[in-house]
Parts: sequence; structure tokens; C-alpha cells
Amino acid sequence: MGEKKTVDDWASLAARELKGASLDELVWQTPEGIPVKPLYTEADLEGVDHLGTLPGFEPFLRGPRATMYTGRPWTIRQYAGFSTAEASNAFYRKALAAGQQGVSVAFDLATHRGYDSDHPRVLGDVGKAGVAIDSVEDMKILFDGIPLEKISVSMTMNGAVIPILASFIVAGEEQGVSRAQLSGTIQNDILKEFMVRNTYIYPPEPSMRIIADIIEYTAKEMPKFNSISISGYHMQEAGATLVQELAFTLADGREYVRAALAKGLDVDAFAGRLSFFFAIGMNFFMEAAKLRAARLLWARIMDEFEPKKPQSKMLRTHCQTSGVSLQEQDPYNNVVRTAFEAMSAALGGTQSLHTNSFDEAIALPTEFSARIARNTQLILQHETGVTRVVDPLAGSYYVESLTNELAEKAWELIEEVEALGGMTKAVNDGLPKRLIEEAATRKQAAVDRGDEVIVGVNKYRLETEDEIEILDIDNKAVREAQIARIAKTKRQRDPQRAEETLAALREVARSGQGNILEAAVEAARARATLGEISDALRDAFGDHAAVPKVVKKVYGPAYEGEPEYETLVDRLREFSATLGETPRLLVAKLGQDGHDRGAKIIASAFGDIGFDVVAGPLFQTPEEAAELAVKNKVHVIGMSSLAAGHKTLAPQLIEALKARGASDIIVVVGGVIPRQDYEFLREAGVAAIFGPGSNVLDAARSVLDLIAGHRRNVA
Ligand code: MLC
Ligand code: 5AD
Repeated sequence: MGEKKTVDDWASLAARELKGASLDELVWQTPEGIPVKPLYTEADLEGVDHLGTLPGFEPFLRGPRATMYTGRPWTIRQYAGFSTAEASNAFYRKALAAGQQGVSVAFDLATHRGYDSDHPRVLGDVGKAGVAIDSVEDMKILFDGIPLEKISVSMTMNGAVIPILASFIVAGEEQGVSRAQLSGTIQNDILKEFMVRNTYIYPPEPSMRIIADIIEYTAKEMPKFNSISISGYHMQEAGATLVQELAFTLADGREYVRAALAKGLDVDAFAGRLSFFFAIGMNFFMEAAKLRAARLLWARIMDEFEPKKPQSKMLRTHCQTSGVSLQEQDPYNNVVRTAFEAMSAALGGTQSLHTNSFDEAIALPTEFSARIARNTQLILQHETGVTRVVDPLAGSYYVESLTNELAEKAWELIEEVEALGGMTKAVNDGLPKRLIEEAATRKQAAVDRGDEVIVGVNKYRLETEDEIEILDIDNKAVREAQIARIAKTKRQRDPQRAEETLAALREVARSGQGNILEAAVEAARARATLGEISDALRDAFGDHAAVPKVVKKVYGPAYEGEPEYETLVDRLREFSATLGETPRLLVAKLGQDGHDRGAKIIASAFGDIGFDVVAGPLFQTPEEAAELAVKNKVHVIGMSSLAAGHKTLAPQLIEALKARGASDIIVVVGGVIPRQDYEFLREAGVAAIFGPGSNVLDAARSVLDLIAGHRRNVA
């Protein structure tokens, strides 16, 4: 062995290996602002005071249960939903038979935003990104043959959370399962909707009341049901760093606890049924450390409310592998990415997990891609031995040190939010949204420049890509079927009873007296539809409309001095001079698709490059977008579509321009567009399509070419 070596000995040996380069060059500056060193030793654990704790005991850093997966593995809970209730029900049943352990419902965007399938604003959205649910009748079909007293059900619903939870309760009741027996989770996390996910309906204040009412109702009536899934997932998807994800999620949690306490609830009556939801991206060790840090910090936050039960301080979480980390190019690589992310979630001690399908960046999962995704977890649980030891990363110099650094950094940001008066205020002020959008834009620049390597996208790209089989939903057929069922439900119900229960619900909402969910259960039972229940609340609360803000001078400065960037900026400047004005671009979001990370990045980067950018509001109809484009005299509309509505909405947009005599406005489409749809869109008149993984500078060059070419044609 020889004499014991010191870290200094290592440093001089390393310096020799580096042949004169500095050790500092090996330090990885992560987006979190955490410098990751090439080596960690015992010395890095000095002052780390969480070491030595045990799983099942406070602060639960090593896991909420003493035995963790050795006693019961995490729940394999795949998020799914598409088309009609019948189609999704068949999908769930097959998945359960093939090893899935819990159900997780994805609703379509019309449902999310509180519209029945027959509403004119949702033409492109029905049955597309999830299942269409209009009333209890649909909900009963959705869970037909799935025993709700045994299988736990997660429902990702935030905007229309009241009619959905009410319909679920009534569907259970009519299946013979009392609400006390129902187990599962409702997402019910509105703050992150205002920040990043955008399926809100009402303004923040009444939205917070809805959440408190749901916590109150479930605490009293549904002891096995998790009242909320406080979600950081969508923050990371929108571009947040792991520190931002951690901090804002826990700060949201604290805000919900305060809202419930303000209703007069005892903390121990509800805190044990708060649950969490995080994304797991590609930074393998840091993601595992993040879950450990999250549990540590949540116990610290809950301490302040002085609960008596230890469960009240226990952070239990679902995780989903990262959607944005998956690519359209060379898509089987996504199986590998997802497997690493899933392993990281397991090492971090998640309670429940969704693994994404490899066709994520292209379309909804097919039966085949869903099987591979599910099997990724089954293989982890049955073949790798990872479930045999609790918190196996404990004691790793690196992971413990990371856990500590993440916790410290997140705590600083949590304190910053506190200084602003808590998360509702911070969200209103726009701080979290701004920080996340800046981080997203910075990351895009790093990928576009090739500083961050993505295999098959900005390095090792294939010359030709094979097409893969995708799931395509005929949303016209779904819509017609839903409209027929809505009509039948309305025909068969007692109209007076429906009216009375809706009036009672409206009154509870208006007066502030009584529980909104309790009143909505009556309305759902009387077969009031999801749209009617949502409208009753709209009458009392109004709609929330966000004003789009665009980040400036993040993308540009990341590129300044680079010849390809400067050349483009110069070219645009010269072109503007000949054109006599700056080329103008409307970034449009149509239908109920609230995924705006891409749209925001485009608006921000194009603005920095020198385009005149109009950032359109969310949720426009094609006619409204055409109107806005004409009013602003734009040269190009960049329509961003991530929720599969493009085949309906792009042709409608082009028609709407034609109707306004504005056919000279160029339409380009970006987002999650399967290659199979390119020809259809081109024939409809779309000038260019920018799929996932598009380089923003390339896109800007193409748009400029289009405008210049168009002008030549006209001249
Ligand atoms: C667990 N149990 C054990 C044990 N481990 N018992 C003994 N020994 C052990 N080692 C017990 C638990 O206490 C519990 O019982 C039961 O087993 C189930 O375990 P769980 O850990 O509670 O798991 P689960 O029921 O799956 O709940 C996990 C959860 C929950 C708490 C995180 O909230 C959940 O399932 N969330 C899923 C959220 C989700 O799928 N969201 C999708 C979002 S997609 P008991 O009696 O204590 O309950 C999305 C995308 C988008 O948002 O944007 O559209
Ligand atoms: N079915 C399966 N997965 C879905 N996701 C969203 N909608 C569905 C659906 N209907 C997943 C994707 C997406 C994340 C938010 O959830 O992975 O990135």
C-alpha cells in the first residue's frame, strides 16, 4: 500500500497527467451554479450535518419508509390518456395486465381548461394530448372494470380540478366504492400553472381557495387520497435549473400549507396527504441528490408549522423522466436516456415513477413504445438489484456533498421568495417565471452553440433518419362521439336538478361560504357537465389572462462575437434597411396548448437577433391570431404547436389569413410535428416546419430567407 496519500499528492499527480493544464479546467460549472470538481473526498463532508440520519426517521433524507424498496418497490405509474374514455380504458386495462401498478390519467387540453368537447374554442384539442372527459358518464367508462378500491388513480388536473374530482368521486360511488376507499392523487397545483404549465382557468386568489377547499374536503372525506401533487416537473421541463425546481416547488408547498391552515384545519389532519412530483433529467447524480435534498428541506419547512405526527413532515414523491431531454433525432437513443433517468429516480428514492416513451418528441406513445417504457421500470425492479438496498448512494462523498449544496442553494432561493411575501406574491410579481425563462434561453444557446452535447442532435447526427410508427388520433371522430354523448347526457338528466345544483355551486363560490368541491359533487351527480360546472365557477371568479413577457438579452449575449451570429445580425440589419422596416414576426400559440417554452425562446432569441417580435397571447383561435397578425402588419407568423393540434389549426390559420386578404403573410410552424405530417402541412400552405431539436439560429436564417424570397417574388 505504501504511505497514505493526501489530496495534495493527488493534485500534483493530476497536474502531471494534465501536462500543464490547470486542474481548474476540470471543474464543471453546472447551470445551478454548483462547481462540480473532478474529485470528492472526506474533506468535502466537513460541516455537512445531515450525515448519519436513517430512513423512515426525520428528516427522511434517506427515504420516507424504513425499508423503502426492500419492503415495497416504487409504484410503476405510467401517465396515459388519449382519444375517448373507451380507448383510454382499454389502454389502462392492458397496461395493468402487463405489470403497471397504478393508473395515471392524462386529460385532453379542452378538459384541462374547463371546456366541453362541443365548445368552439377547442376544435383542435379534443382527444389529442389526452382523454376527453365531459361528465360523470365519461368518467364511469374511463374506469370501467378497474377496481377503484384496489388500484390507486392519479389525475393530472389543475384548472378544471373541481368538476374532474367531483366526477371521479361520483363515478366511484356508482361503481360501489365509497369516497373513503378511493386512493390516488389529484395534481391540484395551480401555482406552477401560472408559472410554467398554463392550464389555469381562474385568477390566482380564487384558484388558491379551490385548492384549500379540496384539501379540506379530502382531509375529512377521503383519508386515502393525496390532495395535491406539488409539482416541480413542469418547471424543469420549462427550462428551470434543479435548484429552481427544488426551491419553487417547496415554496409552493409551503404556500398550500398556509392556505389550508387559514381555513382552520389542523396541520396533522392534512399534511400527511400532501405529495410531490419532480422531473428527473440527465444529470444523473445531481437528480438523485435533489430528491434527498427535497426531503431534508421539506421536513425543515414543516417544522415551522409544529406538526405532531412525523408523517406530516415526510416528503413522498412521484417522478417522471424528462420529456425535454428526449429528442426527435435518432429516437431509440431515448430508450437509453430514459433508463438512466429512471435509475437516478430509483437511487433518489422516489415513491412512484413514470418513464417516458422514446417517441416523446414526436407524438403520444404507441402501444409498442409504451411497453418499452414500462419494461424499463420492470427490468430495473426485477433484474438490477437496485431495490435490494435502501438509499445506496448514502456516504458517497460526491452525492452527500451535492445533496448539501443543492439544499443550501435552494434554501437561499426559498428565503428570497419568503422575502417577497411567499409564492403567490412571487408568482404575481413574475420572479420565478422570469428566472426559469432566462435559464431556458441560456440552455438553448448552449445547445445551439454545441457547448452542451446532445447525441444525434448537435453531434453524431445521422445523415438520414428512419421514420418511426406513430399514434395519430382522428380528433374529428372523437369530437363527434363526445358531442353525441354530451347531448344524450343532457337529454337523460333531470334538468331542474342540474340547474339547482349549479346555482347552489355558484352561490358557494360567490359567497365564500361552504365547500366548493362538496357543492360540485352534487352537480356532477345531477349530470351537470364539466363545462357547466367550470362556467358556474367562471361566473363567480372570472377568467385569468396572462400578459406575455419576453426575456431579453440572454440568447444574444451568449453568442456575441461568434461569426455566425454576427453575420446573421448584420444581414438582418442590411435587409431591414432595404425593406424600409424591420421584419416582423408574430409568435402564435393556438388552441388550448399552453406549452410555451419553445415559443418564448423563439420570441426572445429572434428579438435579440434583431427581428421585431410580437408575442401573441396563449389560447388564441386561428381567427384571433390572423386578426392580430394583420393588425400588426407582420411578415411572418410562427405558430408553435406542442399538443398535436397542428393539422386542424394550421390550415384554419391560413384560411383565416386568406379571408382577411392577408395571404402574403408567411406561416411557419414549430414544435412537436411528426415528419409524417410535413407534406400535409406544406400542401396546406405552411412555408417551413421546425421540428424538435431545431437550431434557433438556423431557424432565424430560414425565416429571413423566406421573407427575402417572398419579397423578390412580389417585386
Ligand atoms: C410504501 N408503502 C409501504 C412501503 N412503501 N409499506 C410498507 N413498507 C414499505 N417499504 C405503503 C405506503 O405507505 C402506501 O400506503 C402504499 O404502500 C403505497 O405507497 P406510496 O409510496 O404511497 O405509493 P403510491 O400510492 O404510488 O403514491 C405515491 C405518491 C402519490 C404519494 C407520490 O401522490 C402518487 O401516486 N403520485 C402520482 C402522481 C402522478 O402520477 N402524476 C402524473 C403527472 S404527469 P398508505 O396507506 O400509507 O397510503 C404530468 C404531465 C403533464 O403532470 O404535464 O401533463
Ligand atoms: N400520454 C402519455 N404521456 C403523456 N405526456 C403528456 N401527455 C401524455 C399522454 N397523453 C407526458 C410526456 C410529456 C409530459 C408532460 O407528460 O412525457 O412530456
